[in-house]
Amino acid sequence: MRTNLMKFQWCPWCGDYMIHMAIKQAVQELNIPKHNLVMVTGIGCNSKMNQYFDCYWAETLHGRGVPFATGVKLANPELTVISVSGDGDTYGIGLGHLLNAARRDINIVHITCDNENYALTTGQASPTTPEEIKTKSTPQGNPTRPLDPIALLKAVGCESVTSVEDKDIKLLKETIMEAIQHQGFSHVNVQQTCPSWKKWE
Ligand SMILES: Cc1ncc(C[n+]2csc(CCOP(=O)(O)OP(=O)(O)O)c2C)c(N)n1
Ligand code: SF4
Ligand SMILES: [Mg+2]
Repeated sequence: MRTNLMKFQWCPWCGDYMIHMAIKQAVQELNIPKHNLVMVTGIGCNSKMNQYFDCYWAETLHGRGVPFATGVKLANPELTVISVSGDGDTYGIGLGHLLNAARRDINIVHITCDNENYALTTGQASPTTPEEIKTKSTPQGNPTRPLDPIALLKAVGCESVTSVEDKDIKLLKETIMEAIQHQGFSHVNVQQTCPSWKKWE
């Protein structure tokens, strides 16, 4: 973690703290040196994540972290490339990139911080918001079926895909370690706490 540069900017009790800690522990336990690690994010609350790691990193565009991470990996296959983005980013605007990277079996890890809403833009409905939930963009209740990212990734042949809660940091760390060690595309969906906007649980 870079203690000299950035203060955490997340709300108290945000699940992104746990996800950050789990990634950090996984990388440490696997002894990945910082010059071999690249963290790529999109845009969102979660995407501040890489600012708090002491490694190479890039904060890219909303929905475009996966193609950026793909390019990094193709340029230097020796690097460990971890891409992190939100549910709105990954499963909305970036869904095509996610599924095609999984189809190509690019050897990167993609972690989705799934708080079931567009948190940075103050809590609009996302592709994983449950039906009937009232949000800023769905004041009468969400009329749209949520998508199932695990089923979608399995449908395109992804062999390393799992969903895990942010609350169990040990399981989360172990899941991320397995994803890093998998030779091919890995997707970790993290069911993320967002006390500011996800108030339906
Ligand atoms: C192309 C584009 N469209 C829209 C936005 C505005 N925008 C910034 S963050 C965000 C929502 C992020 O939601 P999510 O990906 O779920 O991340 P979270 O904030 O919940 O962690 C949006 C819509 C943008 N930055 N770029
Ligand atoms: S709005 Fe939600 S996701 Fe964003 S920092 Fe606050 S708790 Fe975390
Ligand atoms: Mg979100």
